[in-house]
Amino acid sequence: MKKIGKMGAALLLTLSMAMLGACGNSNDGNTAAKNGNSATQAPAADNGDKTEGKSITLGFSQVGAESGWRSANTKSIQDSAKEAGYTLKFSDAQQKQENQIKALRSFIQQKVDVISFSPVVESGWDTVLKEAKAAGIPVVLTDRAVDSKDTSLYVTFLGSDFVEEGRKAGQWLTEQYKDAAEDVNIVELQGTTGSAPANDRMSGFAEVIKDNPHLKIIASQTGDFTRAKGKEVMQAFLKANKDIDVLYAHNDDMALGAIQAIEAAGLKPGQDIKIISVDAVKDGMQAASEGKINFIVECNPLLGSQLMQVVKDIVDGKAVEPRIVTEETTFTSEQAKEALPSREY
Ligand code: GYE
Repeated sequence: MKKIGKMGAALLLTLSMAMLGACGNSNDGNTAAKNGNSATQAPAADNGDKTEGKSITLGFSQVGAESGWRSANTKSIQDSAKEAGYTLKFSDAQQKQENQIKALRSFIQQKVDVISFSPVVESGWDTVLKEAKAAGIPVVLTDRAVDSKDTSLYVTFLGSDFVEEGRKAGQWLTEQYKDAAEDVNIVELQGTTGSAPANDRMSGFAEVIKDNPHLKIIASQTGDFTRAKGKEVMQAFLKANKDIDVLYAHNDDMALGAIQAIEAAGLKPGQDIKIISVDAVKDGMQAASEGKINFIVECNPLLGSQLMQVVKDIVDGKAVEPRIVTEETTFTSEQAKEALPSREY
């Protein structure tokens, strides 16, 4: 600050306030930055503030590397931390809660300034979060929520509205089959059991389709958000059920695995079996543009830039909104074809 003079300081303040405003308004789901971590969109305040930023140490515990979404999310966080000049202590939990708890404890021991993590499942965090609180280290949830009753255990939750994503999937399906005279047999590939996106995408979808009694979920099982499991479980679904009309996959990777199983069974994905998925990563969008996935609900992984801003605000003692929702859209096959060339992740 000292070096930049009065004009610079005023500009910096204006930019920080604009950024804070963006976060503050995002509770309505309309303003949070989409594609938020691209270098060009990073606030100038961060660039001008590197000397100060360098003293910030952020401990981040990632879920794993289970999907294309996760890889894009990891890259966004690493790139944005670098851009902001923070020291990032990054830990990959390989989809195991015990590894995340260990990582959080190690961040506490190392006395990082802020801890952030994407909780693999929703429950079982109170003890370690209390330890962080007792050590005076603020915690930011990104991407996935926890079910702790005591919301003072974390400062904010930055991420998507997964229930809404499930609803969007259900709304598309309801519209497609609004005139159905017969039962529509749906199979569901759930995300990681107990995770916020699996719980919420399941409930949002169920809430919407229940209005049409012909829309029937005949099988629902976890594919752990991976291609390999998606393929394996779809194979089992196909074996056990002769007449599957629709697949609802909680992410693109499981849908892509399932497509392999459907093709191996001599069926046409997108035609013989309609497919809905969530994420809209490049591979998913590619399959959609080829007509193999019929509808994708977007889930934006580029949370890095917003996270770094929130961390800075916390360190600076500024107020932070308790819930920051990312803005997202949906894609039909046609729309996927159009959007694919400029897709960032
Ligand atoms: O949809 C899936 C990933 O938590 C939103 O996790 C995230 C989900 C995403 O493995 O692909």
